[in-house]
Amino acid sequence: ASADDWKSRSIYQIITDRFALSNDSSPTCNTEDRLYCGGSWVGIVDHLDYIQYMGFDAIWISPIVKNIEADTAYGYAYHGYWTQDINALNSHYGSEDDLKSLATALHARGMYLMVDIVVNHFVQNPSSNSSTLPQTFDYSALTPFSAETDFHTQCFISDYTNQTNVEQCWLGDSNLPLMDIDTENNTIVEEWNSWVTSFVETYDIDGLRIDTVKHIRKDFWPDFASAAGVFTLGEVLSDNITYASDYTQVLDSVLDYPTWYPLTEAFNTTSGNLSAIESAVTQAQSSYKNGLFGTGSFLENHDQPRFQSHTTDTGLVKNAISFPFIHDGIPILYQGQEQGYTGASDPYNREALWFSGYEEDKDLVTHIKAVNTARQLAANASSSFLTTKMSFVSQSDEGAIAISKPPILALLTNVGSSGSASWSVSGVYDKGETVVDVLTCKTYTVDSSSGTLSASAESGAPRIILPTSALTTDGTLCTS
Ligand code: ABC
Ligand code: CA
Repeated sequence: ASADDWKSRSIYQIITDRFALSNDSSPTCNTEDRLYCGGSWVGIVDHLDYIQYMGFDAIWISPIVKNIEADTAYGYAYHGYWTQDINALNSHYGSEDDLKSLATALHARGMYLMVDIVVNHFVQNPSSNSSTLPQTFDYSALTPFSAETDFHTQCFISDYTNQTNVEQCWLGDSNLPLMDIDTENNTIVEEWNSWVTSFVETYDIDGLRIDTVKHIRKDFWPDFASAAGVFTLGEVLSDNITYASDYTQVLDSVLDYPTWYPLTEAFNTTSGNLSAIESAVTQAQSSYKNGLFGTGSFLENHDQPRFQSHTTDTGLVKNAISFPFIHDGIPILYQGQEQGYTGASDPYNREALWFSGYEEDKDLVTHIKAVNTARQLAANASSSFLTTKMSFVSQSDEGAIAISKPPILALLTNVGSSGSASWSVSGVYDKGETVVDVLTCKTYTVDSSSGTLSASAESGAPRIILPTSALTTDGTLCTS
């Protein structure tokens, strides 16, 4: 599927090892132990109803290729980012047929499959744990880059302001170096390009989440992306919009990390800075290749402390969770967020989902289903919704922001569950029009002479407004 095909999608992010088991047992899974816990591709197939119930029509799964089997200084490769062989699958997650069945099952439901891939490095336990470089490795255990000369000369990244250092030195540390592939070598580049063509085809993949994009020179990416032939979403871990925007020129788009920083900071306390969100969004809209359209918008992922490790205030949580769904990009929700998981930094943020019982009858699950559905209804009601930039309607209440992306209006606040906030928005809806907050199904009438919509928060919760004309009559949302 192309970048265009992905624009209306909504993605559920899965760490395969931690999402679902092949049967309904529930073995222990202590995140701290960094062990494989048993999640599998079959487990994902068995829980597609759960994902679809919440309104997602795509999944992003953690890397699928064969990883190093050893116990390392940072445990086992349960997350899948420690590639050993790009031509074999990680058998911990199941068989080749299981993976193909997952793609088939998704496609039968009209859902897309996005697979995470790592191009920057391979991993092998160092032969001796020495801090003197270069360390020694059994290169012959790697496929297809199995010679020392297939890798950059060993040095650890030491200066993030020096792009050559970022690209050609190694991530990781002496306990577990991430062996940096020599992507300046043309033979290697060609090998990667032909690999990705057949990889996408073999597993019927609809899109790629590409790891560590900023650690490979920019001009590597256009040929690689065109060889892939599907949507490419790059991970560029940076809070800097200018820095990230360069990568939107070489791939379809990037994960919107630059907005994630102010988003988290705005809502993780009642004193957060709401206007920083507006500055980041506005700047990204004008510097990224396609603005924020097609970028990956998220509140959580497997690398960052979960939002609820900062605060569990339900008002704040619901506001923060709503934001990616009214963003111009593609909303991405990391597994466990809907169940209220609170794990902090890696590895604590990778809790097994089976402990939640995949409960659908939960406040946050209902909330996520509602915002996902609202976005879908908005796209159905207005053909320009997906190409209309979100804009900020200034508010006199300091703890309130209003984001308009017609026909949706998001009324957000960071006053928290014991605070009070109110919004006043003119000129977005017609005078006298009836609109509804899809989270509570409360209706409002826009003032017939001033055209102003006035609303106030209940327990610090957001209000996600749609005109009643955008609702369908099939009982999907706020109709019965
Ligand atoms: C393991 C252990 C961890 C341990 C760590 C040292 O080693 O599990 O507990 O702390 C995989 C696994 C991880 C594993 C790593 C390393 O491999 O998932 O569990 O950690 O062995 C991607 C993936 C990520 C994956 C890898 C490696 C890459 O999403 O899951 O990790 O394949 C860098 C990369 C980024 C990468 C990230 C983990 O490391 O750029 O692609 N993510 C600065 C740098 C960033 C850097 C970041 C963290 O530090 O600029 O480039 O990310 O090291 C902001 C700045 C940012 C700054 C942050 C900290 O502050 O704007 O630039 O980021 O203000
Ligand atoms: Ca590199």
